[in-house]
Amino acid sequence: VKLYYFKTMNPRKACAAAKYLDVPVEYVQIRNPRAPEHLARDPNGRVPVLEDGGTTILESAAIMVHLSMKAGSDFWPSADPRRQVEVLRWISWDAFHFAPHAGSFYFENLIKTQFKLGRPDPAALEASVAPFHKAAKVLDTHLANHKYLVGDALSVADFVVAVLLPWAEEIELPVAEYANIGRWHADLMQLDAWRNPWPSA
Ligand SMILES: N[C@@H](CCC(=O)N[C@@H](CS)C(=O)NCC(=O)O)C(=O)O
Repeated sequence: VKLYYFKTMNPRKACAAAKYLDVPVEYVQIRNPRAPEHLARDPNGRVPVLEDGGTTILESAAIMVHLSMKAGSDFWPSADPRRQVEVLRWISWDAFHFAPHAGSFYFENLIKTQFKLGRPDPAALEASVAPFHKAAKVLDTHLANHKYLVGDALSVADFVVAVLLPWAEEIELPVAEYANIGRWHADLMQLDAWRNPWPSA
């Protein structure tokens, strides 16, 4: 199993999942996802990409589900359709309501500097503030009486939705006022795989 990555948010989910699930993986850190050899793996020119035998899996959430099934773990609840629906609910919610706005802080305050794409755009940041808080309130309220996002057991959904929280301070994500999100992320930080997801080599 080969996992192509670099050290940014979406590969972080896949690397953390591989480590958490203890799946033996050959990690391949790439430099340029738009290089022809990588475009042959993923026409989107993105990471993470997983190759398992003859199969190529794209998209961080799909990679995590594949790794979970391979490990026989209920991190993806294969045997529980109702929990599967709830995991999908949070993955979809993240893609449309949370990650785009949290991601704006990540892109403007970190990625732009890291990849020399110019300075943070205050208007782009400002545009994400209200929708970020709207979504963060939904998440915080849910976490007031759930240990994890789904069924009080850790799942793929937690690694998807939480992915930017390890960078919260650095990217000035306005999340400090949400006590339940803070408690949830502190719990995730107890996991070695979440705290320290990157391969050492
Ligand atoms: N929806 C995809 C997004 C993948 C993605 O956007 N990856 C970023 C790194 S976090 C990337 O490869 N960016 C390279 C580029 O845009 O050139 C997933 O979840 O895997």
